[in-house]
Amino acid sequence: MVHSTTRCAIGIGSNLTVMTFNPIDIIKASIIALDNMGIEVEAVSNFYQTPSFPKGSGPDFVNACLVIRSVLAPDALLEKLHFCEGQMSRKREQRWGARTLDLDLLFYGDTITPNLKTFERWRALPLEDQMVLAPQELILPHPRLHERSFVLAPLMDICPTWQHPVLGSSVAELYSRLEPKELFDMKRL
Ligand code: PH2
Ligand code: MG
Ligand code: MG
Repeated sequence: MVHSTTRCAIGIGSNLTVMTFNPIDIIKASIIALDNMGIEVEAVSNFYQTPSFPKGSGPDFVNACLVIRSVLAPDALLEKLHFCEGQMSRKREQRWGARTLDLDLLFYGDTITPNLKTFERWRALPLEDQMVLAPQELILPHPRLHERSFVLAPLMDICPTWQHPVLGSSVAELYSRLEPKELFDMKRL
């Protein structure tokens, strides 16, 4: 039987060390773990050292992105990402607190979920609210994807032509529209 697959992107972030494992080790281990869980990794971006956002909120992050092929529906895929986060001793305590491993589903083909209105509401959320509110349901594309250089720079490496289904712009266009102050301090590792 032939299963159709959907091209998706995953954002990876880590800014804590676990025992002797630093963020680079943790990200590499998570890519292997995802592969072992049957997630087909098609492309891996460069790794970047990025200041924690918002400024001063914690140690620097290492960020990267993956393009994967998924036979799983978005919710089932997200469950696997959360399982993988748990394996890396991620504790879900503080919103935007330091984390050993954060795996975000950034896009799932050109799917908009749960609907355009909900996406738009989360996209328009002021920063103060973003810091305390977390959606209870999966929102796709990730409502912050288009405004963060720590997501767009790695996506530029592996899928610059992906078109945002709501904004109608490619990753390359979104990246070029970031303000210079949002770009500095990203160090390619
Ligand atoms: N993730 C956050 C909050 N802040 N900052 C950087 N540099 N990289 C991240 O991945 C990141 C962040 C919430 O998930
Ligand atoms: Mg995140
Ligand atoms: Mg997350």
